[in-house]
Amino acid sequence: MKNIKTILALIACSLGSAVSAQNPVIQTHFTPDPAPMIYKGKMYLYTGDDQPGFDFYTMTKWHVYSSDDMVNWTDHGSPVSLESFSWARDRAWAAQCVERNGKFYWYICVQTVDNNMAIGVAVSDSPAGPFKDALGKPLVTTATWDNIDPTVFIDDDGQAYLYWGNSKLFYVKLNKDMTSFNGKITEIPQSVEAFGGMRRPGKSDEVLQKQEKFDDVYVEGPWLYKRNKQYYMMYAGMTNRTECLSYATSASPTGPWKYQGKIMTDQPTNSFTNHGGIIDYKGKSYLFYHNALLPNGGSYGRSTAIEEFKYNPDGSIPKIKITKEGVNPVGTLNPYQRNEAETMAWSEKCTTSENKKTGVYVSDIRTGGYIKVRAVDFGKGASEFSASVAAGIDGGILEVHLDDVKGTKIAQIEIPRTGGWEEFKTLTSKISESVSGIHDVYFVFQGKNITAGRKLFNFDHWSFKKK
Ligand code: FUB
Repeated sequence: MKNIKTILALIACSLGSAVSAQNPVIQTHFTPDPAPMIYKGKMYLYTGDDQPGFDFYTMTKWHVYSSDDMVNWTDHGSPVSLESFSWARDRAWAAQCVERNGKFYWYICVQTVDNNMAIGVAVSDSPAGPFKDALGKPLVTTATWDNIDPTVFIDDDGQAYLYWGNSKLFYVKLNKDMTSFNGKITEIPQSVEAFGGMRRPGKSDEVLQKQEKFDDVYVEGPWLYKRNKQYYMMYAGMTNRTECLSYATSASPTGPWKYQGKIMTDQPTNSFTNHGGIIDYKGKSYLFYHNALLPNGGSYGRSTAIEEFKYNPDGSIPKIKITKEGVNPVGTLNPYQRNEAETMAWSEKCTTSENKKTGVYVSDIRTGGYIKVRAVDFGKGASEFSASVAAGIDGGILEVHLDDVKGTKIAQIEIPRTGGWEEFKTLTSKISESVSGIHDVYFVFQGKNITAGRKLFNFDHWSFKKK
C-alpha cells in the first residue's frame, strides 16, 4: 500500500514539475563532457569545468556529482585538476571514471608540457576521491593531438578496453592493473560502413561535408558499452557543420563496427560539441550529453543534460530530442537525515565552493536566489528544520517553501553573524504549517535591509526532525 502511495505521489510530483526545467542538471558550474558511472546503487557523474568568458576549451579541473534519484545531484567538488599531474600543462579535457575491484580509475586527457595531447589516469579508493596520478606520467602519449577523450569498458571476461581519439579512433587492451598495457595501439579504420562517412587527409569535416555530401563521420567523444551481447560505440559525429551524437555496433569490443545512424541531431544552442555517455539505472536508460542552455552558455560554456529513452525491440537506439524538462525522479529524498545543501535539482543565484574543513558547501548566495530539491518524502510530518550556515556579516533569511518558490512557507531562519564566512553554525526553526507526503522543497534566500546583490551567507547542510 505504502509503495502504491509513494508511486502515485511521485507521479503527481513529476506532473507538477513537468513544466519546470531540469536540464542542464547542474547550474552552479559549467559541466561539459559528462561521463556517468554507477557504484553501489548510486549514479556518479564526472564532468569537465568550462570557464565562462573564454574563447577556447581552457579548463583546468574536473568535477564529480552523484544522485540516488537522477534529479537531485550532490556536488562532490573537484578532486582532480591539472595540478594533480606534474606532466600536464593545460587543457583538462574529456574524461571517464570506471571502477575495478573497489578502486576508481579516472582516465583524463590534457595538454602535456611538450605540447601534445595525452591520456593519463588518476586512482582513488572512493568514487569521489581524493584521486592521485597513478603513474606520474601519461598512459598514452604520442607527438600528436589525437590523444583525447578516453572511454574505458571492462568486458564480462575481465578484459578492459581503452578507446580514444579525435578524428581518428584508437583502442588498446588494458592490463588488469588498469594503468598499463602490453599490446599495440590499434587504429580503427574510418569507413562509411563503420561511421557513416570517412575523412580524406588534409580536409576538414566542414570542407568534406560541403564537397562530398557525406552524411556523418567519426569526430570524437567515443563511449563504449555492452548491452545484450552487443557492443555499442556512441560518438560525436557531424551534421550540418556541427556535432551530432551517432553510434555504431559490433559483435566484438574491437569491431568491425557497423554504423547505425544518428541519435541526437538537434542543436538549439550554439555549442559546437555535444560529447555524451549512455547508461541504464534503476530500470531506465539514459543519454547524458552537454548543451549550452545555461545563461552565458556557448561552445565554451557547456552543461550536462540528461534524457531518458527506450531501446527499440531490436536493440537500436531511437532518435532522442533535447529537452529542458529532462528526466523525472526515480526515488525520493529523506529529509530526516543530514542532507548536503549542495544536493540540488535546480538553483539560482548561488554557487558551490570547497575547503578542507567543511568540504563542499553552497556559497555566493544572493537575495532572490533559491535551491530546489525534488521529491522530498516527509512521511507523516515534520516538526523542526535545521540548517548549518555561516555568515561574516548579517546573513539575511533562509526560507523553506513547498512545491514552488512562492509556495507555502513552512520555516524560516534569520541568519546572524556566525563568526566568519566559513564558521558554520546549526540554527533551527519550528515548522509553522503541517507538512506530510512528498513535496518539492525550495530553500529561498531573502535579504532583510541588505543591499540587493551582496552575498548573504554560506549553507552547508540541512535536515528536518520528525513530528
Ligand atoms: O571539452 C573539450 C573537448 O571538447 C572534449 O575533449 C571533446 O570531446 C569536446 O567535447
